[in-house]
Amino acid sequence: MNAKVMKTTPAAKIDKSEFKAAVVRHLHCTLGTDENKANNHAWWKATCAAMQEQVLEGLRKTQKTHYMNDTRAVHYFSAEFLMGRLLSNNLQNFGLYEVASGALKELGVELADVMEEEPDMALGNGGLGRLAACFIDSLATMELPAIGYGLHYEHGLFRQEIRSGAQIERPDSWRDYGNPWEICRPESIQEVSLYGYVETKYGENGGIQKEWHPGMIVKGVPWDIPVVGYEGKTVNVLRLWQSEASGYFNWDVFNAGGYVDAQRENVQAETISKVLYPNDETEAGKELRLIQQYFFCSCSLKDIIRRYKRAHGDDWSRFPEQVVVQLNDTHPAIAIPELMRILLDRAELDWDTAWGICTKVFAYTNHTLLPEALEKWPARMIEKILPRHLEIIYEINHRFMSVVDKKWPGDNAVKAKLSIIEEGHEKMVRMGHLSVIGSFAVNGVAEIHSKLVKQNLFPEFDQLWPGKLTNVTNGITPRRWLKACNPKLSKLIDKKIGEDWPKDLYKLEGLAKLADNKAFQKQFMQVKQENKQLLAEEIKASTGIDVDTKAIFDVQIKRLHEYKRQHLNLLHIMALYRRLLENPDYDMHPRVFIFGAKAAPGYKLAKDIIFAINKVADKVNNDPRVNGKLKVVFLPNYRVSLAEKMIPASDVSEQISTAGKEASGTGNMKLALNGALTIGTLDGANIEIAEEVGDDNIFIFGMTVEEVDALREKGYNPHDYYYRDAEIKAVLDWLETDYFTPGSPGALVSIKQSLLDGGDPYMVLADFRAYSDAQLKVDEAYRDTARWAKMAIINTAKMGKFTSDRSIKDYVERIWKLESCPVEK
Ligand code: H53
Repeated sequence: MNAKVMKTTPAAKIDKSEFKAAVVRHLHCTLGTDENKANNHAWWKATCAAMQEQVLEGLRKTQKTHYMNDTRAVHYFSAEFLMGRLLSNNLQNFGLYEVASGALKELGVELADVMEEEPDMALGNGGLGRLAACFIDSLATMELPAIGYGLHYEHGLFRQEIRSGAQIERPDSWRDYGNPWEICRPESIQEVSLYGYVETKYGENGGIQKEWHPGMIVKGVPWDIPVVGYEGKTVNVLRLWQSEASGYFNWDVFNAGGYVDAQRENVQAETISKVLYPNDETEAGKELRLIQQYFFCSCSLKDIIRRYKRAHGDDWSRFPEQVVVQLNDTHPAIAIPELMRILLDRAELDWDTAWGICTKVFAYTNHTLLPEALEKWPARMIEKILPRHLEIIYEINHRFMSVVDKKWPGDNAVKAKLSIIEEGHEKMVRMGHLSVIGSFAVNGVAEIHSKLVKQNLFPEFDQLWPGKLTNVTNGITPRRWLKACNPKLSKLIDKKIGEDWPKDLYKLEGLAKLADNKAFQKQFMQVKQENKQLLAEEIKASTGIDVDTKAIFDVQIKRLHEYKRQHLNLLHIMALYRRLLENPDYDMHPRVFIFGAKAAPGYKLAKDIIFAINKVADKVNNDPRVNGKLKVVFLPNYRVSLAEKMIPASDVSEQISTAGKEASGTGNMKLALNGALTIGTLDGANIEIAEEVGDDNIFIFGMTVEEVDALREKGYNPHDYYYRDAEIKAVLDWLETDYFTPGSPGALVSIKQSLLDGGDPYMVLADFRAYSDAQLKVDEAYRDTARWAKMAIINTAKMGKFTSDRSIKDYVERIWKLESCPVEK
């Protein structure tokens, strides 16, 4: 097909001179400066403001269309949205990137430099938060009525600095100098109650009415971030709630002279949305965290109900037809008893009617099997903060227990297992159970993960409600993760197969037939080379390390966690280093191992691993004996905007979690889409990536889920591997010396300890040899340039399945039953 015919028309009708005029106007009238005085930050703000004019016009039309059509909509509840930067994304999606770049050029400014001024919106930790961001991009692109609901954290994920090899956390301030995208909506403020007690009232007809007398009321102020779909047709909204003092209670205190006490309440209220909890895959277990969850869920439900009532008044019967709420993990699970409370105590519906509505509204996505990540709250804590909700949870559980008793009469063991309440020295509320019971659909995030959810996590729920547990494999938006972040590859692809692929990623399949074409291979690898050059400059600027762009760029980017096994990568690097020292002629293609990872501030071993990577890097990078064959780079402050620079430049993608531990992974998809080859275990979405690209185009190694289970069952002893494999013993013993930490022997010993005395819970040693062998295959394949190019092209070509548009289509068809609603022009 002729690429010219396929060319997409930009949604916004604005040309270069108009855009230029808008930028200058904002420089003058919004920022109060001028072309001579403006620095890049001012240019960035003016460019955003010019763009925002188009965005807001799109938003207004979208909202009007959705209102006029009274559409059913999905409400994506998530404690995290890892949005990254928005300027480049919004320009691309509006088809205005070239227009803006040309306009700024005429003003003597480089768009690329201006874009670097934008702080990342890092309102999330990792995979789960970035997934939410990809999903809202796809929802807007597919013209689906949708709204994202979350928290307006004043401080997002901490900024990571590396000092003497160690991680230091610094506060993130993404909106210190104002954020040009967000719009405050004081007209939609909500109030949220906390603490207090419940009064039981007995009506004349014997009915019981419950009244919650809260001890504190806080205000939820909504901030809207427009979410621009590709081609700018639909502009949805991400609505984030900020907490403020309501001003009710403290006035009395204030007037009575208690200035400090009055202020204390303000501070307490404002603390709710102050910071993002920096844990990923670990339960936070803090009172403030529960309050955060409840705060945003309550505000969001009231916002939904307000909108529903505007169209349908007090007729609740159509509520489940109009509203579906997707719970992104259990973090928003408290929304289930909150909706029940509103329906029972405010709308005065009877239990069965209320429960009937609730269980048609909620759907829940499970993102992990790790026990430490499955949220449980002490019943006492819920009772203190949300006394009425605890009553409702008990009632939900009581009724559910009779359902269980019907299915498994008299079986107390199954009751104890399925109960929302975990009995023990402290009663705990299991939020996963509550989510499954209160939802009409539950999904895992990759085939294998969903299978394990059914088999291991919730088998009885699957028997009780066959069909309720399902799978929706994760995806990523190709607009950000190829078109915007890798313009060179995107243009090459446009030339070969046309410009439709960002909306229909299966079109990339058209590249497969070029995989053997020498000229195309050359062009494809030339793009990779140029991207590697750019990353090399970034590495030099941020770490001072020189890297050879002819070396293999081997990348592991993700949160630091033992199950993700960055230490397996590190042990292998140490083994390579040792081989090079023992044999200066050791034959390997030069390789640069590049890491990006933040560790949760309280996760000691994860921080020790970062320290060890940096200490090994110091030694290796300054050792002339490795002859330029080995470099190790730890890029500080891994975040969305850094990922956008690293991914296009990667040759090898490290996806080496212990089988059964990584629910899906999404970095694996981004890297493969950009032509990196995966070295990975049969875990999460790696399995589906392998199915798509074929076994010849991926380096799979290590134990399967079944083998991991069997070994654990048999009794895993890491010492067996330590004593049996001389290389493993040598590298672990090396960690105990002061070779990498001169003058401080034992500074890296905690890693060895966790792998031997600690029992190696993620079976690093058991997979080491298989990993090392797979790395030999990577080395061999890379030296065959034509073979590598072919493999890389096939990886890009076969990533169609992993667009988040496909994930959203699956959600729409299997769970949400939504219809798209094209916006009138
Ligand atoms: O969610 C991703 C998965 C990934 C999984 C991740 C995740 C978090 O980022 C945080 C908490 C949690 O329970 C799971 O680890 O495998 O790809 C999106 O589904």
